[in-house]
Amino acid sequence: MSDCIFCKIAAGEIPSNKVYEDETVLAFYDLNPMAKVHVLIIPKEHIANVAEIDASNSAVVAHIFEVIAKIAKDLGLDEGYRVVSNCKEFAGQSVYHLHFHLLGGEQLSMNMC
Ligand code: DGP
Repeated sequence: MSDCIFCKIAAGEIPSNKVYEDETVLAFYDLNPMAKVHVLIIPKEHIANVAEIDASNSAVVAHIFEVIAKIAKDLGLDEGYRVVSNCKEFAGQSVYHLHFHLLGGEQLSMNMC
């Protein structure tokens, strides 16, 4: 999508601090980290959010979770981490391109909402 900031990051039109990249997935550090380690993992194809996942695009979502496990290992998040995806307004989604927050590197709050 031409006006989507994460599509532009995926296309290399906007720079990002990359952690991982392959043909279908990109991971990069969040601009406003909420934990010592805060990485965003996105599909390169535009999917608005979790509500838009269906049989036509779920393979990349499964792949994203494999990538998350690899990144967590590579970054040494052996003591644990959290994976979050905000979906729509009530959850505070600010960028409407599917992304998973990988948070770790310290003890995280138990507050889930
Ligand atoms: P959410 O609120 O769940 O939609 O999270 C969007 C996240 O994206 C937020 O934590 C800040 C991050 N973000 C927004 N714009 C940029 C950007 O241009 N670069 C990077 N690295 N992160 C961004």
